[in-house]
Amino acid sequence: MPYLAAFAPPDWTVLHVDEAVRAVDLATRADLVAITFHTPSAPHAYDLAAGFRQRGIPVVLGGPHVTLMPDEAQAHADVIFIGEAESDWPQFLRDFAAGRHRRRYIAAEPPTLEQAPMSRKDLFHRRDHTGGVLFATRGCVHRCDFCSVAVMYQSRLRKRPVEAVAEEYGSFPGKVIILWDDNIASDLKYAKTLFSALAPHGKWWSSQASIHAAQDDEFLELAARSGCKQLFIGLESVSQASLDGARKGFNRVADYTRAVERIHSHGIAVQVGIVFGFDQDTPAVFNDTLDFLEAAGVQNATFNILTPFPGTRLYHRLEAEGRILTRDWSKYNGRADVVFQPQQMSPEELLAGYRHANRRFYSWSSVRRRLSRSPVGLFWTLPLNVAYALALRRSP
Ligand code: B12
Repeated sequence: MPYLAAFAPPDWTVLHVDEAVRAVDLATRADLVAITFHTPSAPHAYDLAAGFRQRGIPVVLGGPHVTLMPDEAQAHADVIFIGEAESDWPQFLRDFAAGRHRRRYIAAEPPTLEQAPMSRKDLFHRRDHTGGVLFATRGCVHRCDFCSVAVMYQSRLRKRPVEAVAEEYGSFPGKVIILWDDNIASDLKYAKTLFSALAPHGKWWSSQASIHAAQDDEFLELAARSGCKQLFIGLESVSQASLDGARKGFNRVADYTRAVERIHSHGIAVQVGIVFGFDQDTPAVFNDTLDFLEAAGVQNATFNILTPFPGTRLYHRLEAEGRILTRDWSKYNGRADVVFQPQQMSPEELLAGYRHANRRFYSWSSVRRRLSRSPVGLFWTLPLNVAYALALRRSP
C-alpha cells in the first residue's frame, strides 16, 4: 500500500494501517478505503469492507485474491482492480474525485515498471527486523503449477531501471534490506548490473531466487560483494517426480547438494522453500527432506503444505478431480490446514508430517548438525535458529 500511495495526488491525505502492527479502526473518517490481501485473509478483508460500507464509505479492493477471484470480490466492494494497478490506479483516483469512476478496472497487459515510483516510506510501519523492503523486478518466467505469481503476472518478467532501484535501496536508513522480488535470478544479466549498483551502499540484503542463481558463480560473487547475506531458494521438493509433476522439473534434485555448497562458498546463507503434499509424495518425503537439509547444512527453511490457490493450474486440476475439501479461504494458509485430498496420504498425515518436519528442523540436534556442516553467517543464523526453535516450543 505504501507503493500505491505514491501514486495519489499530492493534495490527498493517505492514512496507511498495517494490521501486522495495529488494528483497523472502522470509525476512521475517510472518503475512500483501499484494501489489499492474500487469499487466506479474504474473509477478514470482506468483513472490513462491510464495516466501512455500512458507514457509507466506498471500498476498493485489489491484490492477489481479487485478481484471482474477481467476481467473488466484486460482491464485497464498490470498486475492484483486476491485475496490476500502475496504469489504471492514478486514473481511478481522478475519476473517483470527479464522481465518475467505474466498478471494475482490468489491467489487460502487465505494465512496464520503467516509471515505478519509490514507495511512501513515511507510511511504512512494520518493525520486522528489516531496514526496508522494495522490489527491483516483478514476475517470474516459470509456470510452476502451484504458484499464484505465474497467474497474477502472466509469467511476464518486468524490471525497474537499475539506477531507480539503487536510489530507493540507498534511501532506507536501515542496514538490512529485503528485495521482495519473485525471482531475483530471472534475468541474470540484469541482476549482475543491479548488484554492482547496490554494492556502494554497504548494506546487507536478501531475496528470493530460483536454483539458477546457484549455477552462476559470477552472479553469486557479485551478489556477495554487494551485501547479499541470504538467498531464499525455491527447492520445493527432494522428490524429482514431484517436481516434474508440478512443472518445476528444472529443479534437479541430483544437483541440490552442489547448488547449496556453491552458494555457501560465496559466504551466502541458504533458506529453502519446501512444499509437502504433491501427488508423488509418499509419507517418506518428510524424513527424506530433513535428511537432505541436514546433510547439506541448510541454514533456514520455510515449510509449506501444498495449497491450491484459486486460479492456479493446480486448483483447476484438483477441482476437476473432486479433491478440493473446502473453499473456506481462511484455511488456505499453507501452515495450519490441509484443504485438498492428497494422493498418497490422508490430510491428517500430511499435516502431521509438516509439523514433524518443522519440529525436526528446529530440534537442537538438527540445528547443531546443520550449522556445524556450514557455519556461513553463524553470528546471525545461530540466534535466528534458536529463536525459531524456542518459538516452536511455545506454540501449541
Ligand atoms: C512480501 C510478500 C509477503 C510478506 C508480506 C510482507 C509485507 N510487509 O507486506 C509475508 C512474508 C508476510 C507474506 C506472507 C504470506 N504470503 Co506472500 N508474498 C509476498 C510477495 C513476495 C510480494 C508482495 C508484494 O509486496 N508485492 C508488490 C506489490 C506491488 O505487488 P502486488 O501485491 O501484486 O500489487 C500490485 C497489484 O496486485 C495491485 N494491487 C495489490 N493490492 C492492491 C490493492 C488495491 C486497493 C489496488 C487498487 C490494487 C492492488 O497493484 C499493485 C501494483 O500493480 C508476493 C509475491 C508477489 N509478487 O506479489 C507473495 C504472495 C503475495 N504471497 C503469497 C502467500 C501464499 C503468502 C502466505 C499465505 C504464505 C504462508 N503460507 O504463510 C502468507 C499469507 C499472509 C497473510 N495472512 O495474508 C502468495 C499469494 C497467493 C494468494 N492467492 O493469495 C504470493 C503471490 C506468492 C506466490 N508465489 O504465490 N507474503
